[in-house]
Amino acid sequence: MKVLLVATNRERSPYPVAPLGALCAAAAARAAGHEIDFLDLGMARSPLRALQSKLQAGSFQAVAFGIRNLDNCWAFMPRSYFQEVRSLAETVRHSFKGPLILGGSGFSVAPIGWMRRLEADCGVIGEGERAFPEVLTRLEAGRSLDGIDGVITAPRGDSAARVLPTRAVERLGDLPPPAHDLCRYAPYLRWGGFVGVQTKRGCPLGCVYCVYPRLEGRRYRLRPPDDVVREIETVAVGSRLRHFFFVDSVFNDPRAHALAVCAALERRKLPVRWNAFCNPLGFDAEVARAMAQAGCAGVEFGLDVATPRMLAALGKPFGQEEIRIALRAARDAGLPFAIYLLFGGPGETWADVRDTQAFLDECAPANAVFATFGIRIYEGTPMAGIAAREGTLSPGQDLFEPVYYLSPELADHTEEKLDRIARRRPEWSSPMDWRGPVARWGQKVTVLLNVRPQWKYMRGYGGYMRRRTV
Ligand code: B12
Ligand code: SF4
Repeated sequence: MKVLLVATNRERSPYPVAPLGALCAAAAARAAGHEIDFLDLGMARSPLRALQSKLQAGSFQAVAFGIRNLDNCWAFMPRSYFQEVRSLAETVRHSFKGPLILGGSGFSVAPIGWMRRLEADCGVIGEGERAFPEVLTRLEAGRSLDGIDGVITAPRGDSAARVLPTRAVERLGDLPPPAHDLCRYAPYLRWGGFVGVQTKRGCPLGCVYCVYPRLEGRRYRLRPPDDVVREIETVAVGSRLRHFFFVDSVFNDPRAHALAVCAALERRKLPVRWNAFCNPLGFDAEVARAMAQAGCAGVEFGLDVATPRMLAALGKPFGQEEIRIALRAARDAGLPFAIYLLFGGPGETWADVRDTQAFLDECAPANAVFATFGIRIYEGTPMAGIAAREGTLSPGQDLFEPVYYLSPELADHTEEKLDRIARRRPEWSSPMDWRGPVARWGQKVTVLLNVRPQWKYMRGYGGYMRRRTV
């Protein structure tokens, strides 16, 4: 079947992100014998015109949208991407009579909401490699789409009951590598982006607000380390692409797998640098050293909170001692690191925020600390249950429109108060900084100078940036 696969994401903050998920879906569809024409709108000047001319030029039998983001998850500066995608869907509907298929993480966090609003023919929830080719094969043969797991077919998304849960691909090693050849990476890297690579899928760790286990499954499925390295090598050799990002939910867990990937990378001695999301679970001196030796350029620690009470309230799988060990290990291995904090969880108080700062002072100096607040509530997470019990959500509320959880004590003058605390440390930034022009201008300069990670020198210029923002 001849398919136009459109990567719809055009967000540029914190930098443009290449459409890895859509490239995975494309690779699987190609391997099943379908013909894929890939249209990446990420860097397109005029997305609607680009889509129109593709539709006019090709004789497609189906159009598929890769929807990476639904909204930006920021309570303090909310942005929805729905209207952008809706305009694209209207353009398709205007000149194309065949089926419209939706997929991607932004779709999968609220699939019924998307189906209702776009009146798409079908949607693939979660992992796309198995379901997408099957949908195309059946459409080509004129067969019904009923009964494919993870595929929503209800005409207007009226019935959730017709969706069978997505069955995870057991052996990731059996999947074709993402179709990196279809992506023009150069502009992404020029604007501070990376080539994304996965070393595994899934997260069994169960933080109360997190939707990742629903997207990727609750069990780790590991890729053979040599496959990971081969994928990087294939992209890097013969190109000038040198910056990679391990897009795993948590790169360093399971620890043995992270060490095996690092060892495989070190053995191959590729001229590449990479970044990764980590958490303190099992992140010790050995892991930090192995990452540094394997070319890691920066670690992003998603701590979210750091007081014992809040670590328990959010169901974080680590405690203060692990945080201390992890941050010191990163420092000792010479790994630049940033910390991401998300305040406002159940029962959180301003004392917790101040204690978090004092505790982090004791650990090891971060290059940057990004403090935000307000937790995006996702369907089917324990957080949705907590919010419903407390009356923040009404029964069956549609979470396509984001709702944010914020503890009562933090609800008053949150931005100003958080900013006052953030200003006490040069490496901390708060939403107020990101509203102002100085931080955004600083970000542009770091991109132009190709500083990687972008936050590497934040501790150095943060104090100055803040004085300018007042
Ligand atoms: C890594 C990551 C980042 C990194 C990216 C690093 C990089 N260089 O690539 C950074 C930190 C930069 C980032 C930023 C943001 N992110 Co982010 N990110 C992720 C994360 C952890 C992994 C994404 C990924 O690459 N996965 C690997 C690929 C292979 O999986 P996938 O994209 O889901 O694709 C599969 C399926 O979805 C499906 N599929 C994909 N496309 C298609 C297309 C079709 C047609 C079909 C049928 C199927 C299909 O098949 C694929 C293979 O199985 C996810 C959470 C998660 N675990 O999914 C959040 C996630 C995607 N991010 C999210 C968000 C919101 C953002 C930001 C807007 C946050 C912000 N305010 O800054 C920005 C946007 C940046 C941008 N320019 O777009 C949300 C999106 C949900 C939503 N509410 O919209 C997620 C789900 C996390 C969350 N908060 O819930 N992110
Ligand atoms: S926040 Fe991280 S560790 Fe916790 S469940 Fe989500 S992906 Fe796993």
